[in-house]
Amino acid sequence: MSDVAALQSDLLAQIAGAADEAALEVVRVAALGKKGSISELMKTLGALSPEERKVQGPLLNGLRDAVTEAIAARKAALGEAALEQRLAGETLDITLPPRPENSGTVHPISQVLEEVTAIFAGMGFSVAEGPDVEHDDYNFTRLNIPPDHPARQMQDTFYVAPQADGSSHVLRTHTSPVQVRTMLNGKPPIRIISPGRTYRVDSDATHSPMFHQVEALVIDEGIHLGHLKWTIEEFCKAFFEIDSIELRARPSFFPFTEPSLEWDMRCDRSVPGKITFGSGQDWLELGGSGMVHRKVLENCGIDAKRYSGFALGFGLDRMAMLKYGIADIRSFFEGDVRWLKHYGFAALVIPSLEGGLSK
Ligand code: 2NM
Repeated sequence: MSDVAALQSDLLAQIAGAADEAALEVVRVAALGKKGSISELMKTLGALSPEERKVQGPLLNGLRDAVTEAIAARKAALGEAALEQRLAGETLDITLPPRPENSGTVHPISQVLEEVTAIFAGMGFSVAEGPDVEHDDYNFTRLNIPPDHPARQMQDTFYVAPQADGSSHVLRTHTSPVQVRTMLNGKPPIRIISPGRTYRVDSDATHSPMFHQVEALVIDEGIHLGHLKWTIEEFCKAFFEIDSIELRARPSFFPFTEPSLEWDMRCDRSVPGKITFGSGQDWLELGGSGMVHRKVLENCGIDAKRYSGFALGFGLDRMAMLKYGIADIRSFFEGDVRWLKHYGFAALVIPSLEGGLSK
């Protein structure tokens, strides 16, 4: 075997034996690098006679090409093997079910909001929304709340820094400004509920500085207290899931309604820690209501000679506490995962998707 053939078979054996890319690089430098064995042989060509060069030249070129090709092939094979090995070590079983402790729950307030919305939707109400930061005008003035009314005082209302244009903003203290906006932007008949966050400077076991309200507003020709009573009664039966309830109306005062009424529902609290609705010797406060004040209708562009309306309002948080036995309103907003696990609800099931997508 010629020297060239011996060198080629030696180099090819080294290339085949290189265990990784680093080892392969050492072989490459030793053969094709500046001082490599093949490069040194190439340098000898210059000293040969033209006849000798004609023979030796193609021989060395062939050697160089064969070694270069073998290195490239080995490099590709090593890369592929390394990838295969990585993939084998990283297998992921996508058929495993998710860990149950990672699934979330529906917050009781979201659940109750869902229930309330569904009940009112069944009675023909739609949902209206508005901003949490409201104009003083919509939150108070147009609702017939005069500047000296206690609800405006600093201890009740979160005020927002005065605006450059002189307008005054507050964190809405009720969702009534949504009713104002609805009346200003539309015409009767109006049948809406306005669920959302509300804010008052207040904090104890039954008051949170941020809480949730739902108010309802109906405006049409000939609306009277009978419509209000029927709506509250039907709502309570559906929400508390009982066929027979007893309601009691107490006269009250709100600047934006006249007359104003507060509603109680008969209940039984004789068993400590338990509350039963529909029977018993106790009364449970539900919320306030009334016929929308003539001044409010006029402030909101409604012809009070032609139209009348009722409004009602209650606290979503309170309703959730009553229905699901939650003692402290502050626990709603602490974000304690153990609490949410206990009091939260399973995510809503979409009936058409029940049992999987393939059906
Ligand atoms: C309540 C009680 C009584 C009420 C009134 C209005 C409006 F904008 F139509 F005048 N919205 N909501 C209202 C009336 C709210 O919550 C306890």
